[in-house]
Amino acid sequence: MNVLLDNVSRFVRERLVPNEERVAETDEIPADIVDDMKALGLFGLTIPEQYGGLDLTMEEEVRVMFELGKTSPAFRSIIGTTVGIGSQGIVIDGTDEQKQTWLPKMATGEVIASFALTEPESGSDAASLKTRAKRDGDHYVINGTKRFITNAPQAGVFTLMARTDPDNPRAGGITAFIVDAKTPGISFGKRDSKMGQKGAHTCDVIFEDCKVPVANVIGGKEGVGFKTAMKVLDKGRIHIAAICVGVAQRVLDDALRYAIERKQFGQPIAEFQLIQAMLADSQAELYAARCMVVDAARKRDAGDNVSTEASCAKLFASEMVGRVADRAVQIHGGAGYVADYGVERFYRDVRLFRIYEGTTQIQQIVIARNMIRAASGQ
Ligand code: COS
Repeated sequence: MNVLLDNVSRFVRERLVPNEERVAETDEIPADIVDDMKALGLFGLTIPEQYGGLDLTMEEEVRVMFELGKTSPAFRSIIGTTVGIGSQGIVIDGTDEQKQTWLPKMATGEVIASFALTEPESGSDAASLKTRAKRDGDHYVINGTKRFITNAPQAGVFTLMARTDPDNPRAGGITAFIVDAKTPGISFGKRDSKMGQKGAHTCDVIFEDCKVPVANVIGGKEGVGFKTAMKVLDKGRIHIAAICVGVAQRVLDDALRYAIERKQFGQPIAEFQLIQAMLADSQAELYAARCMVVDAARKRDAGDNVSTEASCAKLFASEMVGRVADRAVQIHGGAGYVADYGVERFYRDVRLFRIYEGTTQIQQIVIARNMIRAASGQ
């Protein structure tokens, strides 16, 4: 594990950080960097060993994300859906045959996996999704549109949530499918133009009479796809919280270095207590988030239900990195607002963490509901 952490840390420093600006300008991650990520095994971090992956525990995964977070989040994004939400439905609930078919290709990075839950009219209220999967002999016919789907333009396979029971408008009517991206009837919208995270691509995925074999129902069971999605998101939220910790560390390191180098009133601005307050608050919050993430990861590894801990960690860490990035801009002053120093890019990049894989408000709802349920003995 330490060898992997050292390798990732060196890769971030030597390969990724020097390419941050290039990725931001071109909105593309160079193919040779993606090849290096494959060679490092980054696409297979969470795939079980028997399918060719590194089979990291959650705790090991978050420690890798603490390192990978120390650069532009777009680099994490290209492996993120395959390591996380795109593959984990199959890892957690898939049949042996489904695992055998898909996981080895994901582990090598040959196939990029993507997670298709959100729709134009179904975001936070995921259980209201309308994409329809209608049984027709040994196939389902899928119709509907998925929105903001990360890595959709590069995806080889989708974990798709669709409604198989039109009479059940909520969670129980939803089934999870594995959909080969080459299936006829799939088309893609234009790439979304985003506030930040250039190099990470999202777009609509449109399904028109797309025929998917019955054998591709995850776990072979209808009506439990929403639960699969929620289990995947419990894990995904810890992963995102870990990335927030990594990015916050990077941004704070940059701000500290700048504060020590930058002189005003005849001394480094780091000597001023108002700057020190910003540095110290950031350090304390970062430490708190790191502890939460490690604790949530350990509890998941121990087999506990971590719905509450995952949401707490995601909520706190994503809000924390927003504050740390904001203070980093402030410490940089005018230099924080211009592009040359990179800090304004991180400020825009981290804004997404409070939104995707469940907004801060959804995390609050999950936490409070779990508290109320536990208190009323349910
Ligand atoms: N693990 C396993 N099962 C879960 C679960 C979890 N973490 N969370 C919910 N479920 C189950 C519930 O137990 C319930 O099952 P039963 O009907 O058998 O009791 C079912 O799923 C429906 O749950 P619930 O009634 O809580 O669903 P709601 O529609 O009220 O909504 C929220 C739940 C709001 C939490 C959900 O829609 C959500 O997370 N929304 C945000 C979606 C999101 O993160 N989108 C990002 C897109 S991916 S980048």
